[in-house]
Amino acid sequence: MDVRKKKVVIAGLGVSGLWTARWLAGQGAVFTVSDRREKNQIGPALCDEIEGLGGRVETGGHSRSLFLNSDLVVLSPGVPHDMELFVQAREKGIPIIGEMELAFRIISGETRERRGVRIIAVTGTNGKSTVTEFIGLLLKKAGADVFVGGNIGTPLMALACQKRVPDYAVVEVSSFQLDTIQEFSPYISVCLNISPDHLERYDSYSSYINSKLRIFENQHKDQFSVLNDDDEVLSGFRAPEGVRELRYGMTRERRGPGGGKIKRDAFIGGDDCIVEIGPEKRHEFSLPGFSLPGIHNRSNLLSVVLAALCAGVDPEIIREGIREFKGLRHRIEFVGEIKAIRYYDDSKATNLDAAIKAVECFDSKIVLIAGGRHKGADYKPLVDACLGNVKKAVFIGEASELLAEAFEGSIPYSMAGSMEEAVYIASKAAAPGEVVLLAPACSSFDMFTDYAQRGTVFSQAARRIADV
Ligand code: UMA
Repeated sequence: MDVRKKKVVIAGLGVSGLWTARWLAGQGAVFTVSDRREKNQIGPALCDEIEGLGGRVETGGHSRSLFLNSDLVVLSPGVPHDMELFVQAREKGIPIIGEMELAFRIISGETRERRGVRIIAVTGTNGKSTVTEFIGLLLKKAGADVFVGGNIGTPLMALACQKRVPDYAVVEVSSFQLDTIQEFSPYISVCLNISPDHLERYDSYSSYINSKLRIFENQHKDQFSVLNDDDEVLSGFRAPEGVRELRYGMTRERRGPGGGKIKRDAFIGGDDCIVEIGPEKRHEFSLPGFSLPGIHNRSNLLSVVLAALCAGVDPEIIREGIREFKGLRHRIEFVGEIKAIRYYDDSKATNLDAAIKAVECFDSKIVLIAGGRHKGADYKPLVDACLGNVKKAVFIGEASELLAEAFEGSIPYSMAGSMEEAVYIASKAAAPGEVVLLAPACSSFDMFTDYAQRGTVFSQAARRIADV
């Protein structure tokens, strides 16, 4: 893409906007980064860096004249692509491109030497960060040069800025990033599951589903689609013609709509994760050495193994990786056992389905800490999941009242004004042998910078209980 001397506007000055600006500066573009926040909220250092790169910074809102007089607009994932301003820009014929799409075009074929980067893209409502890291680990163990990024933290534009050409880019892809793709066509696309999330941004659940399924949209012959066949939406979805489709599920086969059996390429059989791709390829991977808890992690493991095999990783290396991988921070992370009570941080459970999965992981009684910024979910399914083993809930943040309404009459609950207070209440409610679990089912932005900070505050508060 030739942007030399072109007037480019980047919408959103976060990490995606910053890397996009760095790339544009190197290309000789005339660029402005526009953000709705004020300069003091963004931080002067970030604004200074953009100016140091030769760009302009617009803060406190997106001005119409700036956008409508540009040659190209690049959207950060957090900026809704259907805002009126962008509708007008499109009507004027101004191209609008998402950060991930732009990065894809740069790394996938504009120069001869970059053609070698194979993209493995992972989406799904839950588990995508874990699966992204896990696939990255297996490829690295196999000796490949791997970039791991996307929604997990480092934008794909960071790779576009580098001279280095890795063998693989394993990228976590969010629905926001998929909303603005045009040609994005990964060598391997993985979709783990789809359940309601981000309903504050989508007009319906079906719009969110359509966005997630776009990960397969541009795939073609010689590429792979890896799908969770236990998922209600994905089991009925077909990858584009010619794409090698691989399905996994907890059982070897399932009944199809006509009553016939549909065989899975990877499944769980006894204590093994088994892959059967055609008669010639059968591999078994022993599960007892795999340390991540819960059925959902076994399901995610099947996707990891399939993706790694498609990328040519030796089964023996996959076996070693399964024993080594200890999961990510803030994903049902064991914080410690304090006064015989076990504390788990699942701050990454920012939606209903993830919180339900976390609750279902434990056999012992749980005191659940939930709440944060409401994302439009109906909390009734969480109450149903809690009926088995949650003895009490403690609610924090903006969603407290809605959670309390849902739990009323089913499970005892308390309200807390801070994470510290919530942990204190939970520690008093839990008995020895029981679990205190942070699984918020909400985003963190009402009280914290992000889910990681929320998890850290939880763990610190739990450790302080040891001194009380
Ligand atoms: N902004 C505007 N106008 C708007 C909306 C936002 O100017 O209308 C500004 C904000 O004021 C802010 C900037 O945009 O200054 C932030 O941009 P951004 O939200 O795109 O954030 P980045 O820092 O670029 O981070 C993004 C992803 N953020 C979102 O999708 C919201 C990060 O995922 C991702 O790690 C990063 O790119 C690298 O790819 C975060 C996330 O919460 C972790 N993702 C959601 C999720 O996982 O559920 C999708």
